[in-house]
Amino acid sequence: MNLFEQTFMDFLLEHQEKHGRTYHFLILMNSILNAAKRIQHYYLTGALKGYLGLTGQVNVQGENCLRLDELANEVVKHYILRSGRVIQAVSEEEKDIIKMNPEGRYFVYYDPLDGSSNIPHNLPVGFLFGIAKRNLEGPEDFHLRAGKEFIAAGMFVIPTGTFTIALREAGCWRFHIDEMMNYVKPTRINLPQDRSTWELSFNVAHRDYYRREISDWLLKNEKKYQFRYLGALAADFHRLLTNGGLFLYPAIINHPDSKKNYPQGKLRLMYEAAVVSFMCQEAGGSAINEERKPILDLIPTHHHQRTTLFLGSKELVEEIALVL
Ligand code: AHM
Ligand code: MG
Repeated sequence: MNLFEQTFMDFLLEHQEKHGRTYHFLILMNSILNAAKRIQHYYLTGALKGYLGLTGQVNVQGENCLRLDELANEVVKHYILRSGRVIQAVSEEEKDIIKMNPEGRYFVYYDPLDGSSNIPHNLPVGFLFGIAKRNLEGPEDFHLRAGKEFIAAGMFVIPTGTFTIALREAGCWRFHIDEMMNYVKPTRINLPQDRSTWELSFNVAHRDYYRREISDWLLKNEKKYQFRYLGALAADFHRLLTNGGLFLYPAIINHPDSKKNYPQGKLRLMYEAAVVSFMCQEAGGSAINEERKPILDLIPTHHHQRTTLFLGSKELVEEIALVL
């Protein structure tokens, strides 16, 4: 017997109609899904066709660019531009804000391929995005949006084929790709309360270079939990959403190689930290920076701004906040 699972687009249509909303968001989301599927295709065929290597260029973050980083960026830009619904976009891969349709309704902040160091190994990477709405009353003032202004934020784990999206005040939902390349079978995600599955996730190589209070907290608490780290925020956060626990990327301040210090944190606020924090909040969790400020309250002063991040189960975020 055929089993027809509900697709993401059906799910979203139902959601928009239930709340008396327009179809513009559906059109934008359709373009984002198309982009994700195309990136998925490039990734799956990349090793054979030979485009999982370096381009020889350095991106705006000063990192070596992989061919797939560039391809993914072009793909996302193409599809969201074609949707006609985007006024401006910010991409991790582009220095400037990307101007699109002046009549567009949404701002899109995206990291087309997060966790690039996994690419040469065909291990999971992510495509992360946050969406905010333009000012619909009066002229648009083009200010940079805080995460709490997002109407939706989501991530695709590639090539695993999962898609997780949070809709403002409507929860966090996970979909799986099917044989027709449709994302299907919505499952609501709530972080588990039971600590037995909770995990800690951070780059252990940096632990001695965090602020003392953080290294000490880790020493004292780490034995209580499992430890997992995949090196791609999307993949690490994917586990965390189901198992609970804490992901942390604190400031790196005492590294003997000064180039490896990240006094503001490594992750980017608008298209990495705010995206996962929005999703985490809709799943019942929370996220703060090293100054104990909620990530979703931070108003960016620059579109490539970095931040420190403590993300996950509310109780654990509150526990570490006590020493920050
Ligand atoms: P990227 O967007 O350049 O790939 O960098 C972001 C990634 C995150 O996915 C991940 O959580 C982090 O950087 C890993 O950094 P590190 O190698 O320092 O552990
Ligand atoms: Mg990234």
